[in-house]
Amino acid sequence: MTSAVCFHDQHYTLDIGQDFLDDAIAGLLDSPKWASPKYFYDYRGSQLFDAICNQPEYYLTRAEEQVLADRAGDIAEVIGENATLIELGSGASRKVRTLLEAVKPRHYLGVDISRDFLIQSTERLAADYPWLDVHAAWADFTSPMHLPSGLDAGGRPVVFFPGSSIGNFTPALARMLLSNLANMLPPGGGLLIGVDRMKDREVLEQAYNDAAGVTAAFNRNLLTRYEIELGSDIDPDQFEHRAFLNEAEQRIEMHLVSRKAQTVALGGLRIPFDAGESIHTENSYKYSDEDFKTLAAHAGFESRALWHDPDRLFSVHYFER
Ligand code: AVJ
Repeated sequence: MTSAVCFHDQHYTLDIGQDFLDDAIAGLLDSPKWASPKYFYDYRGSQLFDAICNQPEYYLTRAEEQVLADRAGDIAEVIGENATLIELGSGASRKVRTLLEAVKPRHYLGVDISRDFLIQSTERLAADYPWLDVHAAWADFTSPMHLPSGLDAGGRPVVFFPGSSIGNFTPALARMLLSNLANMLPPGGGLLIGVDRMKDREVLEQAYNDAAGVTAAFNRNLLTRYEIELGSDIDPDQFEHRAFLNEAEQRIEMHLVSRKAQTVALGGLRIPFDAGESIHTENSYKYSDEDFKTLAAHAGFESRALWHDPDRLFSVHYFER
């Protein structure tokens, strides 16, 4: 059975619309302009991200799925029986299937910011795995969370944070987010986390500039949300998708670049853009294994295992509190 639970009552009544407008305005009034990548994920954005995962250039998903499939037995062994699996940014809940079949946890909790997408995905999981107790929490996992009561089966609670989503945060924020997770977990609690590794510029840049233009559509969908949900007159087609490796910062940056000088209305303001001026919409940090272990150690996590795909494109780390 699927039931909706939440970590804080506020997440049920959270007026995402108001936060969204405030955040959108703050980003466009700043210099340089920015937007928060968490707003990519409305229903359409979650669909587009799922489509990105199927693009030949976007190696991350395939590499991670291969690790999870090849190492399912090892992973099940370190996690143990009767576990509670908490998936952050569960999206289409695709990667978790291999894991569920190997680990056979007692409880599963999907956490995602995209409400309808979350409910649909977890309902599918509940239908496909009748032996699993499935829960969904509509929440922004960047705020501190509590483990909901009633999910304790005597087994280990394990946070599953796949996809290198941790890469969306600066190292300082990533460390804070991991500290919050460590505080949420009891001693012995686990963190199974997918992290993209630093590699050649060409491979990285192609992954964020797929030939079919799905990543470009995903990036522009953010502006479609400004149009539809925030009443802005912004025209997404007047912005060009750009993604490149910033080697000094060890991250891929995504931008939306204004094709012309223009003024955009948002929340009663008129915001000017120069021709070629960009909105910085996302960072995807890439890590060496050692750097990521150090970051996790600072947040209170001890490294217990580390697995790679055969091409060593992607890392899956297992930590315990
Ligand atoms: C879901 C944040 C891991 O950064 O690779 C994919 C999002 N952005 N293509 C990533 C994304 C552009 C993705 N994460």
